[in-house]
Parts: sequence; structure tokens; C-alpha cells
Amino acid sequence: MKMKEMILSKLEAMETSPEKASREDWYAAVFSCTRDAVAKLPKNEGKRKLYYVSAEFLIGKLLSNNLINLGCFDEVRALLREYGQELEQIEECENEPSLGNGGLGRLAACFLDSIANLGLCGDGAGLNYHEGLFYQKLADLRQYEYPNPWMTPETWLEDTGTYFTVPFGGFDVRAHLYDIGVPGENGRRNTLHLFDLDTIDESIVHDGIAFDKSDVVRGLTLFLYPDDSDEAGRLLRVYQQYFLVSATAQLILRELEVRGGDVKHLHEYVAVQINDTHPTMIIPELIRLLLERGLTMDEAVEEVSLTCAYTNHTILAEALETWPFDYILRVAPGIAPIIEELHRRALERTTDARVAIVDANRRVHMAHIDIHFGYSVNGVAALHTEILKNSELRPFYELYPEKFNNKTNGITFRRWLVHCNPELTALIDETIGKSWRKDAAQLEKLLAHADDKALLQKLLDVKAEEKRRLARTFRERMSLDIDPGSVYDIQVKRLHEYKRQQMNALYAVYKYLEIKSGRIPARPITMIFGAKAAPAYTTAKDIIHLILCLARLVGEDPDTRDHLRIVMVENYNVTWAGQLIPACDISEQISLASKEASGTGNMKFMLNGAVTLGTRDGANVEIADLVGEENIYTFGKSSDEVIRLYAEHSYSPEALCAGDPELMRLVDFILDKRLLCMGDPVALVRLYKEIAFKDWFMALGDLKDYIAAKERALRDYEDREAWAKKMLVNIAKAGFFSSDRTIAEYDRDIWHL
Ligand code: 26Q
Repeated sequence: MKMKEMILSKLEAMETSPEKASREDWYAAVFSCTRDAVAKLPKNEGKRKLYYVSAEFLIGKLLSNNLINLGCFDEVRALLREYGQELEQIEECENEPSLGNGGLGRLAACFLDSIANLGLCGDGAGLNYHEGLFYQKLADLRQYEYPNPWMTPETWLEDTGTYFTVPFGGFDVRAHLYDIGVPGENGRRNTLHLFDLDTIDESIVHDGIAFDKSDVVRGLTLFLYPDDSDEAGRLLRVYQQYFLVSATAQLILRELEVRGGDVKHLHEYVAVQINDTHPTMIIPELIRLLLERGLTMDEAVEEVSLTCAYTNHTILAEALETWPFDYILRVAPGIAPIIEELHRRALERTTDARVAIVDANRRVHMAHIDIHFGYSVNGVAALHTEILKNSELRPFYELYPEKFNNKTNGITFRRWLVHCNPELTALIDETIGKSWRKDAAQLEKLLAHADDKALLQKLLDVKAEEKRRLARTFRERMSLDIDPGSVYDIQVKRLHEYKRQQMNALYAVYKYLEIKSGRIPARPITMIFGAKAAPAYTTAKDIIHLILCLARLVGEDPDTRDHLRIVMVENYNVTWAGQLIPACDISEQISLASKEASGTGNMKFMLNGAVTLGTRDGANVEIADLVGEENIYTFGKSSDEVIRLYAEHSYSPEALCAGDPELMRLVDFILDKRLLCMGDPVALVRLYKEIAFKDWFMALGDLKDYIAAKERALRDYEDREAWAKKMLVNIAKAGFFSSDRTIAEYDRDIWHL
């Protein structure tokens, strides 16, 4: 039966008709038919099966994406339109599962999509957080956190009825396996496995997101941790990690048995990709289980080392996970002796204390386990991998040069172009045909049309339409009027000092003061922010406060409000991203060089025809090399310079301000009485001190250069045709950043599926 008929008969079974059905009825019918259709697809099979193990899968809403991959998106959209419904609106009934923090979690979701679409045999394994990452509310110029429940009766989760016993210190729990189908366009599917506990109790949450963190049985999979800054939460985080890896390891061995594989040759049947260090304990856990099945320690260590590969997503030293050995003893005593054994074996290979697994303070360095006892170590962008090899992980690179490799990140074009920007998709199809959908490099065919004035005009028209659509969304959801004729300048990503939203805020101060002194921009500017701050990260919250204060100041001042607008969207998530990215003119990618491992938002914006304003950091470097200097605005210190400044301890924001009154004036504005009267003086003074005296991420060092680059971009924007050409080149060169390319490389170099 065709999808259309299935949906209509579903409505009938629900005792309604297409004419009478409400939006919710339509959603229920389309959802259930889509889920059934996915479930019916045969699985991708192969001798070697990949398990992508990750604490986060930021999958976003699934309805449209699944319809696209099932090949019936157009059919369903047409059916709905026949009855006066829009798929976009139907989809509002679906909650977004917020099972990730940001880039790392979203990358895992893009990878699942590409693995399925390339027809590879590979599943994801993660946790089913009931409340996800917190829900962010913005009120009184501040962020407040609330639970973010997402499971409804219409859920993509399929209860498999399968349980695995996880042995914690002193008690066992039963991991309950739920599955979500991941369809590919080739008519087959893979699976995202999410583990949960039946004893979880949402009612223990009170006052926002507080709960008794020592209550493992009722609280284990309530929330995704935004960071480890909460002392009480750290131990629970280790419980979560061991729960994930123990259940996953048992699933792997059970599936191996069903497939008739031989545990003695595990690596011929299984590849495990460890997504950052959060699932690292799968290495000792697999060893433990292989010992139970009769392998010797030598054999078990050897097999597991040939099975597990590790991806590093961070350069920030403080973000590299270490756990007290005592935590492991308490949470997972079964693997504590194995970690000690691995430590001993690593010491046999080298006596260099920098690469020890357990350090002098009895802390376990998770990444060190992965590198010693995994067969591959990869960074996520060319620059990132070079920095790992030359500085952060240098002693490891000297030990194991053959393990290190780069896999520049990518994004799935099915969500980040076909789904979120159907108008641009249609224009591309019309211009160069559809071959780019299977081979993203074909987007380069657009370059042959770079001087086609009619096409350039159409590109501008599509962008203008997306900008009007976003303005409508702001009006409906936030009662906010923004000018669709203004330049949309967007910075959306987690809030972190290294990403430097504070530098963008200081640009807003600059522009505000310019307008106040009569220098009116050629065209109004709309600055859009979206960012969640970790609840315990004070400086990040202070930066949000500053942005919200500036938004109010600029928006209430009759001198400035028609020329500059600052908007911060509440609870930035995948759904927001899908609405903001197609409408963007200028993509802000302004991290301090050397700090952003890759970035993936940068790729989504470029694919949708935004021009990047960025530092030479992460994948921006590769974007710049691809599009050429005339199609990107780069500024700021190089990563080499930054690394040198840190080594010399020679960076001083105070000295910079002392020598530059203009810079000083911008920073001092944080303490301007207009802001102090409106906002929280404690927060503003604290932030002022942080920036004026510490400025660990050198925002002041790059500010003048940043302002100049942005002014240049705004000037260039006024030559609409020249700008359209930049847009076109960015779209044409985005093919490299398809996650299909990334996954093909993982398979070629690491997984060999
Ligand atoms: C660690 C310990 C305890 C609790 C939480 C954490 C934790 C949680 C999430 C540490 C790190 C993360 C997330 C990291 C992340 O998203 N990294 C991003 O990964 C992207 C995909 O590779 C890159 O594009 C980004 O540059 C990188 O910042």
C-alpha cells in the first residue's frame, strides 16, 4: 500500500476523516504510518558491524527527515495540502528529543543518517534521557533552567523488551533497551539503541532541574549532563557512563552470538567508535566480558584493541575527562582491576608519566585508555588533528604515529538543505540537476553559473523569502518585529568563552555607539543569538545577561532601534537551527584560533548561502581554503600565534586597553550606567572584571580586527550581485562537508565494514 492510502486508512481507524481531522489527528496518523514503514525496512547487514557509542545523539524531530529518507516526503506533503494542512505545521506536534549538548551530539545524529544512507551496517548506542538537556527560559534578562520532557504516547522509541544486567558496586540495575529506526534512502535501515531504567522517577525533580543526585536508581537517566561543574553530579555522570558501556558491550556480544561470530576474533565482526571519552569504559568492560568467556588477558586486550577506535572532539585541556580511581572502584568495581592492568601494560611500553593511565593523584585519564588500547585516534578537522599531533597529544603521537588520522566533520545535507530549505534545494535541482544528492561534490557544477545574473537574482530571492519567513516566526513566537530588509547576522551555538559571544556583544556596543553619534549603517542590522549556558558556568550566564541587556537597550532607544536589533532566541535547539540557518546572511564563527575543534554550524550556514565571518580555526580553515579569500571574511590571530601567546604568558587585556582608548571605551561600556540601571550590577561587574583583567580567550586582542572585518562584510553586502556570487561559491564548495563524505572516509580508513 502507498503511504497516502496508509495514512487515510489510519485516519479512518482513528474514527475521523481527512476533512474533519485536526492537526493533532493528522500528526498521529502520519507519525504512526511513518514509524511502521521504517520498522518494516530490512536491516543493513555485513560481516563487520559498527557500533557508534555516544553519550549524546541530538537527533532533532524525526518526522520530515524519515519521510525524506523513505522517499515519500513530496507525496505526504501533497496529501496534506489537499486537505489544507502544512507538513511544517503538523510537525509542530512533535517534541524535539534534546539528547545532546551541541556539536558532538548533533554530529552523531548526522553520522547515523549517513551510515544508513550509504547502506553500511552500523548502529548507534546511547542513553534515553527522560528530560534531555535542560529547557532554557529567558526572563528578567537571565537564563532559567527547566526539565525538558519529550516522550509522548507518539514516540519513535520501540520497546524491545530486552534487558541487560549492569553490575554497579553494591547493587545491580537492569538496562532496558529501546530502539529507534534510522531509515536510509536505499530502502534499508539501521538502529539507534537507547538504554533506560524502568525505575526512573520524574517526580524527584524540583525547583527547576534540581534533584537528589545520590538517588541512582530513580535518577540515572533523568538528565543529560551539560558539564561536570556540579560536584554532586560527577559521580552520577560516571554511573551513567558505565551503564551505557556495560549495556552496549553486552548488546554487542549478544548480537555477535546471534550472528554466529566468534568472540576470539571479535574484531573481525565488530568495530566500536568511541565518541569522545564519555564511553571510554567500554574498553575495560569488553575485556571483562571476554575474560568471562574464556579468553586470556593477552587475548582479550589484543582483540579489544583491534576493535575500538577513538574520536577526540576537544582541545581544551580542562575538557579532557579524568575521574578519581576511587569513583571507578565505587561505581564499577568489576573493571577497576582491568584499568589497573591496562595502566601496568601501558607503563611497559613507556615510562613517560605524561601518558600514564592512572596519574600520581590516582586520577584515571580516559583519553589515555583510548589511545593506548584503541587502534585509531582521530581529530575532527585538519587543523585540530595537527594540533593534537604537535601539542596536546604529542607524546602519544610519538609513540603511535600510525594510529593518528584526521576525519574532517560533515553534516547531512538531507536535513540541513533538503529538509530545512526546500526552496534553495529546488533552485539547485533546476540549475544543475539532482546528481548532487548522491554525490555532494557535484554541487561544484554551480560554479559554471557564477555569472548567470538571472540565477544570482533567484538566489537572492530565495534568501529574501527565507528571511521573511523567519521574521514571521519571530512575530508569532516572540511577538517581535524584525526588518526582513536588514542584514541577518547570526551566532548560534553553545555559550562558551572560547566561542566568544562576548566579542560579538562588544561589536554590538561599538555599533550602538556609532549610531548614537550619527553614523547610521547603510542598511539595518539584525544580530541574532541563540545559546544555552551550562547552569553552573557563571561567566557564560553573565554573557547571556549582557546580550539581553544590550538587546533591550538598543531596542528601546528610538535613536538606534530602526538601525540595529539584537535578538536572543529562547531554548536554541535543532528545530530553531532549521529555521534560522536558511535565513542567515552572515555566519559568525569567531572562536579563538586553536580552540574550536571543528565546528559544524559553520558548514550548515555555508551550505545555505551564508557568508562566513570567522577566525582561522577548526573547519573554518578548510572552508577558507575551498571558497578562497574573496568569499569569506577571516580575521584575528592565527592558531600558532595564540599557542605562542599562551606559552609565553604574554597576553594582557589590561595592557591592550591602556594603549587603546577606543578599545577601553567599548569594554568600559559594560559598566555604563544605562546597563547597570537596567541589569544586575553584580553580574555586569563580574563580567567586566573577567574581560578587562583576564580575557582568557583573547577577545580584546581580536576585537578591532573583528570589527574591521565585519564592517567590510557589511559594505560588500550592498553590492547585491557580488554578494550573491559569494553565496553561490559557498554553496558550490560545501559538498566537501557532506557527512556522506566523512563517513565514507571513516569506513575506508577505520571501520572497513
Ligand atoms: C564532560 C564531562 C562531564 C560532563 C559533560 C562533559 C562533556 C559534555 C559534552 C564534554 C564535552 C561535551 C561536548 C563537546 C562538543 O560538543 N564538542 C564539539 O564537537 C563538535 C563535533 O566534532 C565539534 O565540531 C566542535 O568544535 C566541538 O566543540
